[in-house]
Amino acid sequence: MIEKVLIANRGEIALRIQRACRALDIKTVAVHSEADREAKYVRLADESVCIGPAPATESYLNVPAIISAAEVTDSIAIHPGYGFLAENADFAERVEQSGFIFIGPRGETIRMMGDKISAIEAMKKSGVPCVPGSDGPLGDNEAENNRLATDIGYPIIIKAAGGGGGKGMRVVHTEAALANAVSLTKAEAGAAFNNDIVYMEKYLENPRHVEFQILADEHGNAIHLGERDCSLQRRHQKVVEEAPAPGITEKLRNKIGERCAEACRKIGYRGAGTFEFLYENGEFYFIEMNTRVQVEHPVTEMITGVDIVKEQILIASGEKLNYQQKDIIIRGHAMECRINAEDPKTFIPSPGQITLYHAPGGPGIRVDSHVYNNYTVPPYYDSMIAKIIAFGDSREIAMARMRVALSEMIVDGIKTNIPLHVDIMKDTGFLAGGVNIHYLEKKLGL
Ligand code: MV4
Repeated sequence: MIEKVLIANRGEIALRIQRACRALDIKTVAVHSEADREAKYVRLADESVCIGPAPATESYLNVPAIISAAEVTDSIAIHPGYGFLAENADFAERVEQSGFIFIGPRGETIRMMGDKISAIEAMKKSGVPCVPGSDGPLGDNEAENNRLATDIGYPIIIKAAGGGGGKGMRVVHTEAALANAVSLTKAEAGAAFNNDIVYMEKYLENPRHVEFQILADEHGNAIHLGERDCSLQRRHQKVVEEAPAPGITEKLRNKIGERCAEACRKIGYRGAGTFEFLYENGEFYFIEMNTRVQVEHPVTEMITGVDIVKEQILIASGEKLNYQQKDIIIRGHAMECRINAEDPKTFIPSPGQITLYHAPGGPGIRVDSHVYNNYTVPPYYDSMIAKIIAFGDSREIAMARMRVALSEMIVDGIKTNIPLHVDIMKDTGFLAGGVNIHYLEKKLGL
């Protein structure tokens, strides 16, 4: 059993992981940068270790400092949260080589999913539907690439194998533009990811972003927890997420979810994971897999009752899954608004001191946040300061509760995107449900 967990992260997810540990009676070690010394979750932890100066490269990304902190505190396991080192295969391996449990998949699984080509190959083999594409790296034979694109049908998209999350992609509409697009994407990918391998897919013009949450243990059991719709985004930053995804039938959910679970069994996946799909004209197309807990995991927790972070820890302890697929019942609807310290119109970050903080509450409202009265939002990290999650029997009830929550929340002293969320929660297109990935950017006039 894991008696002590080192939390290799900061902010709301560090607090979220700490809460799961507490509920399991596991001791916690907070590691923090000099900028996060005063954070409340650091004080709430059983122990804390300063791992370096404010810049993330010198603290939250400082592998030797984190491993040393685990050693001096006699930690048993390390939870990476999301971002920072969460999907760094070398880190996962270093953790295990140093004798600690990495709360996440095996390093080789992280590496396989980090390479988008090998991820797609594994999923295709396991029966997960993928986007029609090159099924492998593009060579430098122009005629061959032209033929491939013609077979797939324009428009196509060139993607970096080492990319993901929106970096290293280029849409191509005509054969005349193809060769140049391939070499440009290769050059950018080489510079950004130190890997110039690219692949080709059919470009889906107006898809939704729908992702499936899965849990898998080391004993060959895997289940899905249904899907989330994360289509409302701006520049690849999700703004609002919800579960279930509007309009997805139980039959389709079970079909795609079971394909994901089966893929997990086939590849020996361990832990929590997310299968990202594009959804267009009633069809799912796998694009990437995330091998970590995600920011938006609470919406799935609300509609399933499963504590995803707790399950991550139990899986890492070697336990069998506490649930079979038949135990997972999706009930109601949940929506999450990401509250960021930023200008609601320009999106320019707005760090600084919160002079007055009041979190919303009431039936069906959950707030995941590490901030408090007089907390200073540091300028060094992501600008997300809170997540409001609203749950209800129906999407309409969840949204009505979200509107009340947004109207109650007070964050004085800094700018936040609360006014943007207020606007979204009364947008007629969004109210109807099922908007695509371009909807918010179009609404904002981008
Ligand atoms: C695509 C696509 C259309 N067709 N692939 C962007 C981030 C990366 N995870 C994959 N992305 C996309 N891949 C094909 N074949 C459109 C996007 C995309 C997108 C996807 C999900 C959420 C937001 C997005 C915003 C712009 C483009």
